[in-house]
Amino acid sequence: NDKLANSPPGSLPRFRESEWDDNVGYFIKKKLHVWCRPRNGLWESGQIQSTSGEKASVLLSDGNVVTVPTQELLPANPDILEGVDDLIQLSYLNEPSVLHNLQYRYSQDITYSKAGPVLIAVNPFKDVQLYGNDYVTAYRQKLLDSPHVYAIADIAYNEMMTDEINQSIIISGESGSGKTETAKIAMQYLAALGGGGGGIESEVLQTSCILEAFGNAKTARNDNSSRFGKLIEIHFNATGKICGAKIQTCRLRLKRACDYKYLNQSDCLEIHDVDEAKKFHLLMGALNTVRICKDDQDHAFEMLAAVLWLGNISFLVVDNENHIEVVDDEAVTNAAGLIGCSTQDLMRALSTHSIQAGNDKVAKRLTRQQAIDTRDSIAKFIYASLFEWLVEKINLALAMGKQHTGRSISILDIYGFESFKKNSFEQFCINYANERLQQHFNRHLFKLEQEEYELDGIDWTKIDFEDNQDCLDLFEKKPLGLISLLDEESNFPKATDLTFATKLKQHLSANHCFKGEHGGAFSVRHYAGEVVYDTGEFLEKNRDPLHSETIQLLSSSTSRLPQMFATVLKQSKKPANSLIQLGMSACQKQSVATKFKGQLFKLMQQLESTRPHFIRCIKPNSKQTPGAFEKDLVLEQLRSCGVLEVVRISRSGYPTRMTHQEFTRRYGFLLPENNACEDPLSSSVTILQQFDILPEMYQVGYTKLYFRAGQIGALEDVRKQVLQGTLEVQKCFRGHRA
Ligand code: AOV
Ligand code: MG
Repeated sequence: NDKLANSPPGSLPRFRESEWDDNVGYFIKKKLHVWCRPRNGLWESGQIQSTSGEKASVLLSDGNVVTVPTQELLPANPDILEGVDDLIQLSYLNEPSVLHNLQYRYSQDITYSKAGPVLIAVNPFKDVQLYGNDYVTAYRQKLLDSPHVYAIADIAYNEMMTDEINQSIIISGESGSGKTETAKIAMQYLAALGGGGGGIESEVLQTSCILEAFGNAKTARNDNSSRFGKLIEIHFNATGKICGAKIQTCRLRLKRACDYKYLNQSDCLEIHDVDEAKKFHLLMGALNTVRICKDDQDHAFEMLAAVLWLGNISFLVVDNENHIEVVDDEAVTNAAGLIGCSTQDLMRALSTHSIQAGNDKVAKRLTRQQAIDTRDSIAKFIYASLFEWLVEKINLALAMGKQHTGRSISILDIYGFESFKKNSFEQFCINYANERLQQHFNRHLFKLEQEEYELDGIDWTKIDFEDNQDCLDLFEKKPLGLISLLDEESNFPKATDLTFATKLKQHLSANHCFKGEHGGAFSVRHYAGEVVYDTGEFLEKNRDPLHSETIQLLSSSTSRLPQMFATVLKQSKKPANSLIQLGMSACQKQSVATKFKGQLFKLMQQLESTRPHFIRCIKPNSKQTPGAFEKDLVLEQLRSCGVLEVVRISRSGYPTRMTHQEFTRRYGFLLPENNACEDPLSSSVTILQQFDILPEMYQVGYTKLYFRAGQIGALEDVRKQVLQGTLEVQKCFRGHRA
């Protein structure tokens, strides 16, 4: 039971290779610091008092002593590693240790940490004294080197300048975790560095204000939630000054109905602490900055008004089949006026659709639900077009008269992996996107690891890592992949969610990432965990029918609308190639999923040509308040944003790294005097040999030592025992040294 008993006194325990995992019994011995879960499943730290058989009694920090099975213990890190900057520095990389480290830092308002090359940003939900000119200068001049968004932006900027390679900063995390704020902080730093380019940097910064005003909404999870993903590409000239920018948005995130229940229906009209008038003033200023003229500003607000009036249009059921007529009131008149069509045309578009019967078109009355859907889809369409138009205008202003030298830093602010009780088509798309990003991330991470090992001259035998290619294949393969099958079924008039689910089971069960579930559900094994999707509404959401009548109505409008939305309308007006679709003449467009896949590929292509830097934002509690750190919630996110995966990957290599200088400074005193060496590298090697550390547990690089997980913890133990006088120096080595 106590493996130490088999080792010579004072020597370090010998491990077999299979025992690198933290959760093994080798460390079980008196006085050891451990994590255990004696009560309600929460990890608590303690110290082993005694062991007997498979049980250990542990003294908890509150003074209680508990008896727990040794199998359930995990080693805690030595005190010197308390609150380290980089999780990878931890000797033991188990979950409670990782969580504890982040919480310890968070409690001291240190909101940034690293996990290897990844920056972890825990949302403070309050102003922390970490930003502003003094900090920018400090990071620029390398007076500060603690983890920070500034540090990441600084690296990106330097690498862009010296290596002439485009860079990207990829920010992900769940809703309300701080992605958009983090993106702004990165932009501030880059604007400060690349300022002096004739004010363009302030234009770039102002764009956030406009995009947020039109593209954000208050949701249950975030008072200022972005309803779109965005990629901001900042261009620099040869001297490193900002010379332009480009914004791409993907509304990848399909709008949830609740965001569009027009304002008066939601109970969140006012946001505590936010001064609407002041914000509006800022917005007008920003619109002027990006040179959107007064006329266009007016038109934009007219379109907003049209959307709101559309929301007020109501219907009257006229027969017992639930068919409706539009109520002729000020809502429909005003909406029509703003859109620039006659009230009659709008009423017709909202209450009927024409279907092809032989050579004729026949108008068919809509049911109440169909009418509501049509009304909402027009409103959504106008709103989305307005947003796209704004982005176009902003890009025009940002690029005006500036030539692009080809150097850029792109900042991607994208929604993270989602797993709810009920997951639908939206989660399906979002998680698919994250799966792609994860692959990008894994590949990059491994390349970096390999480079570091090779540079330091150590033997790199390729460490296998779990690729997520199988899961991507599950989504993307043609013709038998989730997306292809979904499209096929969406085009099949008689298909239902259930036939779709059956089809998936029939064709995909061979892929180990797929599992058919009961009642029209299926599950996918994602890198971040298994998610069960409910096929309900998948087909409808994938079709996203915007009727040709609607397009026609909007294109023939006499207002500025067709002019403003020319590009969007043209895209939507592709000729119908299947005449009767689902009994409705919807214009034949790409399905939502396929369009999404296309956007994603384009985005990935763009990212592939840059050197990436990753920031993972973490939301510490669901109440959006400062101070609270809910461990389960954080753990869940660490898992889903791939941080634990980074940790796992690192564990499989040589996670602990110390320069030869650091190592000899700390452990050199344990060497007998006559063994002292001149250079740090030889000293390190002597110490390692003296301590009898197995050769497969470490590698010696030109500048650093690389250890397998847990090795430093063991060395620390011996060091401590010697310092406390419980172990004689001579005895830490095996007999032959005497
Ligand atoms: P998100 O972009 O990740 O959510 P935000 O960036 O909008 O999240 O952040 C949510 C809120 O957290 C902000 O409005 C701030 O109040 C607070 N916050 C975030 N970062 C910081 C920081 N560094 N310092 C202080 N407060 C911060 V969504 O767009 O919903 O996915 O779709
Ligand atoms: Mg956001």
